[in-house]
Amino acid sequence: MTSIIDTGSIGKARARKHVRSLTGYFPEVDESGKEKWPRGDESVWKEGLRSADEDVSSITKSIVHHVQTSLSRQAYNLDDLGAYQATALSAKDNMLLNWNETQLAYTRKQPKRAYYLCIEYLMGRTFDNAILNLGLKDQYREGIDQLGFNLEDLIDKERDAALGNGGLGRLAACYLDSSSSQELPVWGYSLRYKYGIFQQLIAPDGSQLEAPDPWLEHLNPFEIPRYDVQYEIRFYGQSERTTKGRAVWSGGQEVLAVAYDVMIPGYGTKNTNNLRLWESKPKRGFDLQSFNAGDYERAVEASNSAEAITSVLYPNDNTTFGKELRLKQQYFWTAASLADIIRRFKSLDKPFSALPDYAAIQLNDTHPTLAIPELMRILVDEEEVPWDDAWEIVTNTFFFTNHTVLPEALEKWAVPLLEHLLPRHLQIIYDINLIFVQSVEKKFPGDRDRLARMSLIEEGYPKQVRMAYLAIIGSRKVNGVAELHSELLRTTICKDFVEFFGISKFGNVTNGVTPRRWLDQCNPGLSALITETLKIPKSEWLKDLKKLQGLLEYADDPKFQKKWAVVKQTNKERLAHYVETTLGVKINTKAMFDVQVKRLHEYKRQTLNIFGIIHRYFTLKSITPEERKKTNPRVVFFAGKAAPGYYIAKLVIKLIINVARVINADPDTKEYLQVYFLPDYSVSVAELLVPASNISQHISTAGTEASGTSNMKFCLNGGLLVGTVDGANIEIGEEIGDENVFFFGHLTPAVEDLRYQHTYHPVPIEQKCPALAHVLNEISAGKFGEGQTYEPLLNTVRHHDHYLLTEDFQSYIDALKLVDEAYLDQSKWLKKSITTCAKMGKFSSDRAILDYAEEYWSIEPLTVE
Ligand code: NBG
Repeated sequence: MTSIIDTGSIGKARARKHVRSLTGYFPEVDESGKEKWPRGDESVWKEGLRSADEDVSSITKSIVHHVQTSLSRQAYNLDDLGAYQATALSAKDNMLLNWNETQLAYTRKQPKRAYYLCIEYLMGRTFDNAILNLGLKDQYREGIDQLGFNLEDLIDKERDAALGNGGLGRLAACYLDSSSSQELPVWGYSLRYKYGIFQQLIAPDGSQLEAPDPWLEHLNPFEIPRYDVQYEIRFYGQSERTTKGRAVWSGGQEVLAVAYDVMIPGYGTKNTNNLRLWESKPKRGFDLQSFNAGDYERAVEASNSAEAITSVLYPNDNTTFGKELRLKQQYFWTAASLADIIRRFKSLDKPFSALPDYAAIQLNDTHPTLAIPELMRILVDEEEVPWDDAWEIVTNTFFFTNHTVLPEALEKWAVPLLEHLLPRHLQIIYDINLIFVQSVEKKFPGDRDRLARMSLIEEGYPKQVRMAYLAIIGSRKVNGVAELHSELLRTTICKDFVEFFGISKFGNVTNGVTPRRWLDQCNPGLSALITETLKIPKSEWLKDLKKLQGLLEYADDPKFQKKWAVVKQTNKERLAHYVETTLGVKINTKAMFDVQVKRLHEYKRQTLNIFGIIHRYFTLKSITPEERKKTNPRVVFFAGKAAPGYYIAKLVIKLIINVARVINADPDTKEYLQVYFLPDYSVSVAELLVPASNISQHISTAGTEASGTSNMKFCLNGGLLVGTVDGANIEIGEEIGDENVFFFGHLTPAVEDLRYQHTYHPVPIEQKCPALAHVLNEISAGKFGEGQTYEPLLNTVRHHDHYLLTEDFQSYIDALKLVDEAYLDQSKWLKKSITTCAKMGKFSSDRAILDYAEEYWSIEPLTVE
C-alpha cells in the first residue's frame, strides 16, 4: 500500500471546514442593514428547520423515529434501556433548539460572560431534569405511557454522570442549573473523564472495594462531540527567555484537547447554557516510524500517554495528591479552556485591555489556578502585551472561590515537578512573585517574616508553590462559601493578604442548591402539596424560593400537618423499597429515619455518629423491655465513599458495617434501633434519601466544614438538622430559628485552645468522657468483630483527638436525647419540619448565582426570545 503524506500537515489540527464562529453565526448584512441569508434558498432552509415537539403526538413520533433510526431497533426488540435512549435523544433534540438559539443570542449580543472553571461536575442524571426544565414532563409521561413504557423505569435506566467527588462538584452542577434558569450567560469548563468516581462495593468483612465507573459504556445522549473544536496543549520541553519578560516555550509533548458540549437547560426559559468538557487525544494517532520499524508498543505509547490525561477522576475529596498526572489534568483543562475563551474574545476584535469587560473567569478552588500564569503566557509571549498591562488584565478577569480551610486540602506543587512539566509557567510564577514580594516590602518595609509568609514559594525540600496564594493575588476578588468560613479565611489563610489588599477584596457567597432537582424532582409529593397550598403556579416558587414562606401560616394547621406527614411517610416507604430491593432487608418505616450521607472524612465525624449508636445500643440493652417500649425507635442510614488511600476513613466504614451487623441482629433491640450503610452513594441515591429523612446529621468539628450543602437539601425537604455550629448550619439556624435545629458541641473559637490542651496537657479519655471510653473499650474488646482491626481508628481518638470527639460526645448524646423527646410530640415536630422548609429560601442556588453575577462577575441576564 502506498500513500502520499503531506509532511507539512503532520501533527497539525485539521482546519475546520465550515464557516462559523463555533458558538453561533455572525450574520452578514446587506447595504440596507438587512441580514443576509448565508447560502441557498432561505425558504427551503426554513422549511427544513425543526421545531420543538411540544404535544404528546409529536413527542411519541420523535421517540419512535429515534428507535428506528438512531438505535436501529423496533418495537419488537426494545427494552427499557433502548426506550430510555430513544426518549432521551428526543429530549435532546428539543434542548438543542434552545441551546442553538442561546448560543446565537450570546454571539450576536456579545454580553459579558462568566466562565466557571471547576475540575468536577457531579451532574447525576440529566433526562428527568431536562424534561422538567423544558416544561414537558407531563407530555413525556403520557407519550411514554402510550408507547407501553413507564417514565420512572426509563429515568432509572440513566447512569449518573459522576464526574465529581462530593460537595464541590455538586455545587458546580447546581450553579449551572441556576445560571441557565436565571438567564445568565455562563459556561462551565471541565474534563470529560472516561471513568467518573469509582463504584463502591462492600466486601463481606465490611471493607470498601473500588471498581471503575465506565459511565460512557452506552451511548451518552446528552453530549455533543465537537471534533471541530480542538486545541494543542504542550507539556515539558524548554523555555528560553528572550526580551521584555518574554520567552519561547518549545519541544516536549503536545496533545490535543477535543471539546464535548453538554446542554444545561434553564427552568421555565429557553436559555440553555453550555458545559464544555475536554477530552485528551494524541496529536498523532501513533508514531508511524516506530510502527514501520515493527515496534508497535512504542508506536502506541504516545497515544496512551495522551489519552491517560482525561481517563480518570482523582477520587479525593478535600485532600491533595501531588501527582504529576493530576497536575497534567489541571494544566490541560485550564489551557484548553483559556484558548477557547481567548479565541472567542478575539473574534470580537477588541483590544486585550477589554477582556475583563467581556469575560469573568471563576476559579473554583485552587485546581484551575494555573490559568493565571497561562493567561500571562498567552498575553505576554503570544500576543506581545507588555507584562504590567497583562497583569492588569489578568487581575481583573479572574475571581477565586476557596472551598476549604483544611491544611491537607490546600494545594501546593513541588517546584521541581512544575519546572519539569511546565517550565514556562514556573518562570512566570517566579516573575509574578518577585514583583509581588517587592510591593509587600514597600508597604511593610523590613518585615521579613511577612515576606516569607506571603511569598508564592514556600521554602523547604523541595520548594513548593502555594496555589491558593497565587489565586488570591491573581484575582479581582476572593470569597468563601458560608459566613463563618469567609470570616475564617479573612482571619487565617488570607490574613496577610487582607492587610495588604484591604478587606473589600475578600467577600462571602453562601452556597445554595437548586430547588428543581432537590425538591421538585426528588420529592414530587411535597412539591405538589406546596403548590396546592401556596395557590401559585409551581414555576413561581421554584424560581423564587422565598415564596415558601407562604407555608408558615399553615404550620400549625392539623389538616395541613397531616398531609405533610403523609408525604414524608411515602418518601420513607420509597426509600425502604429501594433498600429492600438492593440490600434485601425490610425496614421499619414507622421508626424515625436518621441520615448521615457525605464523603467519609475524619473532620466530618461519622465516628461520632457510630460511637453514639453504640452508646445507644448499650443503653437500650441495659433497660427493661418495658422501658424500651417507651423509647423512640430509630433507623440510622449512612452512605458515602472513602478515598481509596484513606485508611482511617475505610476503617470507619468497616466499623459501621460490623456494628450494624450486630445491632440489627439483636432480638432485644432490633425493633428500636437499626443501622444501614447504603453502598455506592451517588446523586441518584441522595435523591431517595434526602426526602425521606426525619433528621439528618452535619456534625463536623467546628470550623472545619466550609459550608456543607446536603444540610440545605435535607432542610428544604422538611428534615430537621442535628449539627454543630459550623459552616452553613449556622446560617440555616439563623433563618429557621435555633429552636428548630438541634445544635451541640464546642464553638470554633474554642477549638484551637482545646487542641493545645490535648497536645500539652492531655487528660485520659476515661476521665474526660467515660461514656465514650466505654464505647471504645467495647470495640477493642471485640464486641463488633476483631477489636485489633479498629485500634488505629480508636487511637486517633485516644491520643491527641484532633477532631475533638472526646470534647463533643456528651453534648452530642444530649442533643439526640432532645431529638427523641421532640419526636414524641408529632404535632410540634411537624410544625418544626414545615417551618424549616418554609424558611429555606436563602439557600437556593438561584440566589447564590445572582450574588456572583452582581457582586463579582458583573454580568447581566440575557433573555433568549
Ligand atoms: C467542599 C467543602 C464543603 C462545601 C463544598 C462546596 C472541597 C474542597 N470543599 O463544605 O468541604 O460545601 O466544598 O463549597 O471539596
